[in-house]
Amino acid sequence: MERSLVLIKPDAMKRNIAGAIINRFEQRGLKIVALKELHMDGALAKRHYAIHQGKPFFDGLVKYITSSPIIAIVFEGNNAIEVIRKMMGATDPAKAEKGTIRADFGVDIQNNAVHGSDSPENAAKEIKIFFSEKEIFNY
Ligand code: IDP
Ligand code: MG
Repeated sequence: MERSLVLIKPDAMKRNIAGAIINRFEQRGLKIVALKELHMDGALAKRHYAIHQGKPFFDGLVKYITSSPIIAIVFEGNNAIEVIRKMMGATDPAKAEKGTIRADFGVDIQNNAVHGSDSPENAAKEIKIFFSEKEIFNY
């Protein structure tokens, strides 16, 4: 079993479509093993997106991800990281394959509804940013 961190991002929260997105992952057989709503501050945003520091979109990304509460979820399942990335689609909703979450729910390259870890290394790092061990359930 593999675990991945998913964030329901501010544009999705503001449009009340968090449940619709979470439903897709659950229907695919991914299990929620941790979940919380939180409002990220600048420090947390910079830590989560550290890899993008220095890029032209970084400041806008920090402003965006801290613009409303988000929902952080740890999903568990077979090959969860790759399955979730495929379900999300390309970063830019305009380029995302039909039927993917970003194609169906994303607005533009920044307001793209959802985050999902891109590798086992990053999943482990990202899960630790948002959850303590006792907040993650085995069942
Ligand atoms: P990913 O979310 O598909 O892994 P990344 O390249 O890791 O994409 O970028 C992280 C997030 O930064 C994106 O999901 C999006 O919200 C934002 N972002 C990425 N590229 C751009 C851009 O060119 N302009 C504005 N925002 C961007
Ligand atoms: Mg990424």
